[in-house]
Amino acid sequence: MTLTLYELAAKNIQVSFSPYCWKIRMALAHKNLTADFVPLRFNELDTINFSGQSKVPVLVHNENTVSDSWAIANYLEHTFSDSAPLFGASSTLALSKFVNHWADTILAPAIAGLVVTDIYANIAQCDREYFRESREKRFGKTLEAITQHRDVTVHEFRKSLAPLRTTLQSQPFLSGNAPAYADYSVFGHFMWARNISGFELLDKDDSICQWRDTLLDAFEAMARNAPRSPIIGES
Ligand SMILES: N[C@@H](CCC(=O)N[C@@H](CS)C(=O)NCC(=O)O)C(=O)O
Repeated sequence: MTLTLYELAAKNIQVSFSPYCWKIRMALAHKNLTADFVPLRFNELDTINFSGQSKVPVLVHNENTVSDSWAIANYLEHTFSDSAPLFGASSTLALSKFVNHWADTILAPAIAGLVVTDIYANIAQCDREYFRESREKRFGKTLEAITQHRDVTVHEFRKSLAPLRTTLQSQPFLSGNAPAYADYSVFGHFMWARNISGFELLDKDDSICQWRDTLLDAFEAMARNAPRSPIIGES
């Protein structure tokens, strides 16, 4: 059985920083599965043309190719049904889908608005022109203008995490007493910021930190020990 996961790499090829790839790294660990990781820079993403689309993560398992982290998580759940469930009951799957969409459509752009200049600083030189052009088009302003007031905008960001914070004040994980895919779908975005930026998204005494710390330490501290980009604002 061979699993291969195509991922996104920073300037330091060992730094995996895509939030969607981190969701799958956590899902693989949850199911006690190992994969061969293939790091790609933005300018190498044509390597995954065989998947019929242009984004990572892409999972290859025997003759099957699966793209999109949600589809990959579901593929792992069905294919490796004997190992720890990522979702459990069908109602949990349905609710996890909501959490996943919230993370990708609300949380991700908010985090990007705080760290996008750090991403630019920490990706390979050959990726920078593409990254600047595509992200400035997406945001409608320069990268520098996006993060210019982040010391102020981070307070609004923290306030917007109230549903996450309030939930985690009364239970250890979004999924209840143990972590599952809903947790990983949010945590992946915190890993993105952690591995590509030194900017602190949370106040030290925020109760979300405890949840994040527990997941950093899960699976023998796999996430905590993952290589990070140490450079902030490197030209
Ligand atoms: N919905 C997709 C999103 C994947 C995605 O946006 N991946 C980014 C990396 S974080 C990517 O490959 N971007 C390529 C690009 O911007 O050219 C998923 O859940 O896997």
